[in-house]
Amino acid sequence: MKTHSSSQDLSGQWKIQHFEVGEKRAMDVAAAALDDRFWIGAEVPGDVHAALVERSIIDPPYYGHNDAKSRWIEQKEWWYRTTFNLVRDAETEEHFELVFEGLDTFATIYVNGHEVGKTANMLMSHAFDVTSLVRSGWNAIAVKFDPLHLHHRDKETFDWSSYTKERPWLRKAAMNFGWDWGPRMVTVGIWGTVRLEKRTIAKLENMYARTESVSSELAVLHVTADVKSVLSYRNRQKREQAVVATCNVRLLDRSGHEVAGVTELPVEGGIADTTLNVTSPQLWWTHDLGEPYLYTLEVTLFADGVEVDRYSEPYGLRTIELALHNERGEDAFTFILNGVKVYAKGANWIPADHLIGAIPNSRYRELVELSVEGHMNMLRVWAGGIYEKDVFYDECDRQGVLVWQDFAFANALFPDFNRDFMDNVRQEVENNVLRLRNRASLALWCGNNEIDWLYDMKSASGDITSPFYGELIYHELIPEVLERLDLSRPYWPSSPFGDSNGQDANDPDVGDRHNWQVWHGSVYPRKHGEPPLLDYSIEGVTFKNYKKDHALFSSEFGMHASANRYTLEKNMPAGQFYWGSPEMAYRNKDTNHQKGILLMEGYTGIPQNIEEYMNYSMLTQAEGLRYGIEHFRRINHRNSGALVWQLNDSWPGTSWSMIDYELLPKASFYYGKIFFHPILLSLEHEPGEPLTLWVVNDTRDVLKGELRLNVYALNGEKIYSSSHVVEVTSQSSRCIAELTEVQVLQGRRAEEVMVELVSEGFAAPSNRYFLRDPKDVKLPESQLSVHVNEEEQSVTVTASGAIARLVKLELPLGRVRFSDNYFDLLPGESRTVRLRHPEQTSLPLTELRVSAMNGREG
Ligand code: BMA
Repeated sequence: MKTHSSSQDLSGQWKIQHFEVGEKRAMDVAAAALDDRFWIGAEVPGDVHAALVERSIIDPPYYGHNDAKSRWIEQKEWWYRTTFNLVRDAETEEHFELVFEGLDTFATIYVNGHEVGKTANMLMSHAFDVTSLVRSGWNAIAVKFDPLHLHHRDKETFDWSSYTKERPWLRKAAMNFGWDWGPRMVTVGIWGTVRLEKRTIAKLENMYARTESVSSELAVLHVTADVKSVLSYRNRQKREQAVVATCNVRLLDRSGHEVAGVTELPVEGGIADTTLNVTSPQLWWTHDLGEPYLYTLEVTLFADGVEVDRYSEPYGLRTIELALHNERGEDAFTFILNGVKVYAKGANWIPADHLIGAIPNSRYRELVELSVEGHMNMLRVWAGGIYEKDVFYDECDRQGVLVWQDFAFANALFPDFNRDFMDNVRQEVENNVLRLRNRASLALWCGNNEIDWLYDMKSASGDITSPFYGELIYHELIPEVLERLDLSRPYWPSSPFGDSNGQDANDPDVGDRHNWQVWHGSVYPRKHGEPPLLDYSIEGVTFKNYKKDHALFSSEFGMHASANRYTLEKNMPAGQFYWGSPEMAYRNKDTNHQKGILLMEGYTGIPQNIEEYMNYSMLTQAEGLRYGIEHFRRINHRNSGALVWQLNDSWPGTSWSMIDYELLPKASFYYGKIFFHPILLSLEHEPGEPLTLWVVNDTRDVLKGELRLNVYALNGEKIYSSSHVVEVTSQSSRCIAELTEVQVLQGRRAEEVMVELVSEGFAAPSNRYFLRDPKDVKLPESQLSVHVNEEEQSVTVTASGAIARLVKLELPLGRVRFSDNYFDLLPGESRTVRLRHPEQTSLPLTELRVSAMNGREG
């Protein structure tokens, strides 16, 4: 008798074909014996676009305007088919479930020619009982996907649904329809893994492991699981005695030793329920506060003493809370991990590619690795994408990064008055909560992106006249589901959310805040109900506005920067790589292209060619984010988080991302190694005003040492230096000294110096500043000498003559990891940069290009 649950992976090569709607009878195409030899091979998980690119049936969609050429895909009916072999045991009652982790979107599923069900939601998994249909030997599965228009063409449209009118009724990644950083590419296909699960007698369901309390001596872990019989009614009746179900629950450390456990836990009323006490626990921490230690939690189900099912997953012991008040009783928005405050540093995550199903796992791993390398401890999975794949949370759990998880409702009204729609939403919410609630990394559930805030704005401006459709989802349905299924982490209804004294939901005094004064030019403060104002002027959009923002938590803010040269050249037709080309304009999906120009005009000056555009936009983004984040961190008595909009790109466009589509970081990422470092040395300064020197300490230790200020002329001569005693308590910031411009300039002009902050007696990265904006600083030519060490795969760059600004290293290759890039060098100063690639050991260093804004090699 087979006792273990077993699962057969049905992912891999399937076949696809398309038809016009109504061209074929479904039962003919679904027939088990259909001859599909001439269908097209397609990888599952994946999607139709990716399969057609793979076989050169469509042109690569990110090259030039090719995305528009593949629009015909969304008009067709698409079919997927596969076959598999099975051995059934005639002696045992076996139960079979066919599980799809992701179907995009309106699917009808057939097993051996029989229709087993339909689905209408890309954003959840779907399971079908196929016990009566699968047979020993050869079996066939077919899945039909309808074009979306069949499902929304008769539906009402709403007066608000950003970027497209059709999406409110469709539970599908919103960004598929185009966003302000990506083109419309409406995917279709099997985007998650597929498996056939076999069980006998009973199965485990809905495992829930919740850390109830932690201390250095003891962690209390509450574990529950539902136990469900898979015996048929008839067989259950035939048995003389009911099955006796018990569970063993074990927590194993990394070396496989059991640290807590219970055996023969009785299952009562279909529920196994126990509490484990773990003495001297190793807690799960974010990578910056400790080690993200993962145990293995194992639950084994026995029926009459025989093992029938088993759950085994990594598990991190930790508690997470969101404090809405601080110890002084003031409003706050602070994540508390294991009782310790976390200053959240990170960025917003969008789907890692437009073709979500075809993203290799390595891309998730590398993006999370880069986040950690950039000192980020939180990523926000933004509402316009998907609830991410398991691999994303695996990496965040493993690498110690917290996740702010939005529910997938972005920038639109949703038909919360429709029962079918709400049933669908309820299933989606429950499905994802059950899937993700055991994740150590998962810190917050958030109801939606910007809907409460923008509903107010758009109503006030008259763009919306209808009621707040969708409100019942974020304010009734989701909290009600969470109350039943997951009380172990906080819920926040929207981002941004929270208001006081008549302010709108983007109030800096309550809850989280999106700063779109910078870049989008939103005028603040704004009262609830007031028509929103935009200021498209240099002063309206400048990043200097960040200092006016005293938000409790900054969950979105940012500005555009160019993608790297390789990313642009690879994806644009020859002759289009120039500033102002139609192809460059096509990369930018934002509503008003003037915003980026205004930002640069006020800071670097308007670029005249593509080289200047790449440098100026990258420098503006890097310095702009630094300006904002250093400010937010200096006011950490009140502000508890800074999440940049946005971490990554889903296609090779121009956007707010810090890392471009080819996984090449922009200048801001390297700046982030300093501005997100747990110990930040920072200069607060405006032209003509005093220089105040700050140290921000996010660590759990007191910092003691000295802070040195060095001032250099542009030729590298040190003209001033001073030293200041530092003592900064844990998780706080402190103004260390204040000096006047006159004092440090020593008779020079402010345009002619660079200021450097260096730590002594404690480890923190040095930080460098110019006292005037780049457009006003006339840097002399600097010469760069470059020494390549092939063996070490490293490059040493030395500057001479003058300070070299924004020294950049470029290789015509994606995914290259430079240990440093886009930095400034003093004359005589050298920097050695190591290069790595996740798959290549030897990089084409002869093709390396090294330059600075004011200098080149030679
Ligand atoms: C916010 C985000 C996204 C958008 C970004 C830039 O609105 O939530 O919707 O892409 O700003 O405009």
